Amino acid sequence: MIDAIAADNEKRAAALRTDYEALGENLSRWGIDIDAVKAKVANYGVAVPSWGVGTGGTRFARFPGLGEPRDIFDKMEDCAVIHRLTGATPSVSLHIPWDKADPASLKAKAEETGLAFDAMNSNTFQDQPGQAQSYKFGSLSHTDAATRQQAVEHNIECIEIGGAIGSKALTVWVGDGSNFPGQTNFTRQFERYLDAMRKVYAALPDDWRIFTEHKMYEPAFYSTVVQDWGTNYLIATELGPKAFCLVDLGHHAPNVNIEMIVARLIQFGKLGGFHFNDSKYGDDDLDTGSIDPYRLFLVFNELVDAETRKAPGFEPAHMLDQSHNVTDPIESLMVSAMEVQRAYAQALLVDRRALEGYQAENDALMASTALKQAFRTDVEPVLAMARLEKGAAVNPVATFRSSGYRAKVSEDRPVVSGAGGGIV
Ligand SMILES: [Mn+2]
Repeated sequence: MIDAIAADNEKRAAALRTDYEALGENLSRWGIDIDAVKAKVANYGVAVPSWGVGTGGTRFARFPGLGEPRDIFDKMEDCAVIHRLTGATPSVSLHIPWDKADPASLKAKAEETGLAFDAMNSNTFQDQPGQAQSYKFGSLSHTDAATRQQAVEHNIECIEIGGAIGSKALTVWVGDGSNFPGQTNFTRQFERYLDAMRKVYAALPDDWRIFTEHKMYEPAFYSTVVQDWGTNYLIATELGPKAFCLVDLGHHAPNVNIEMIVARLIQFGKLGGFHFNDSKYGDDDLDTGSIDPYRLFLVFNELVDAETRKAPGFEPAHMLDQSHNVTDPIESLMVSAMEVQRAYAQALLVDRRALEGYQAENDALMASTALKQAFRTDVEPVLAMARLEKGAAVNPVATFRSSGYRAKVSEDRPVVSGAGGGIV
């Protein structure tokens, strides 16, 4: 891979330098130092979900790709390729029990691949072989105490595994809810959920955070226990200072103003982080920025605003959470990581002092134009130069395709049957 990067970069470096210089000159006229923007982009990383490197699927079918990872160690190999090519994904987020393995082996693999471990993810939305209690009717909010206890213990086990490999956070998403009006008592169900989550919270080490993820619908189609950001905020407030809200971009109704939700959570110190993806209709788990890059930019506009004014307790975690059905997962994850960086870079270009002035003067047109001016700037040379300087690929997808990596791993990894999800 290192040879492929060097060969492809050599072909592209001269043109990139010309483009970077031209953009730098353009930005300097706005009073922006391109090298400062590049330094921030270079330091910006987004975690890759271990499940993202396998082909996903829908509830209709899964069409397996070539050379899919067989276990967490193969997944980490693929994640390392993504980071080597983009320089943008320094960590991987594990899902338990899918990625359960000896912690010492996981740590050794992390050292070998140069990756760190991001938040741990628990799984109480499906039954595992030999499991005593079923999650068919819920987990942390189940009517049966033994089922809730099993779900609590599983989350505590995730914390323990995470502690052994250097993770510092647990993300909890539950599929609990109901499919029919009247099926559950909303109040009792939420009380049971909170009671169970308090037990999980009590097991958190001092330097850990717990993230709860809201989702409007699915797999429960009438109601979900953690339905929306308001419920999520209640949970984080009820649990305590180590609890924060996680915003998955796909978990909202179409047209919801997600950037405003982000602003509210920042204002009240409860923004835990993100699961980046994109959607057209529901929780489509499409590639980040593939449908509505302007919305992604507007989210980052709020994040840069908070970063600039040093909002108290502002330390969001960033992770991709996508399901790849028709593309090579490595390529999709690379492009998505770069889209996140692109939105960040564009948001850094917003003239905040001017914007504040337009807002004070109620000049709606110029305020909107100030955002648009940043958004329509092609920051690709900034991103590509950051990659070149850290030894990553100027053009990660082209380099990946020329490296022959997928063909090589296909020889070792047999095609996995069409069963099984990959949808979270
Ligand atoms: Mn998610």
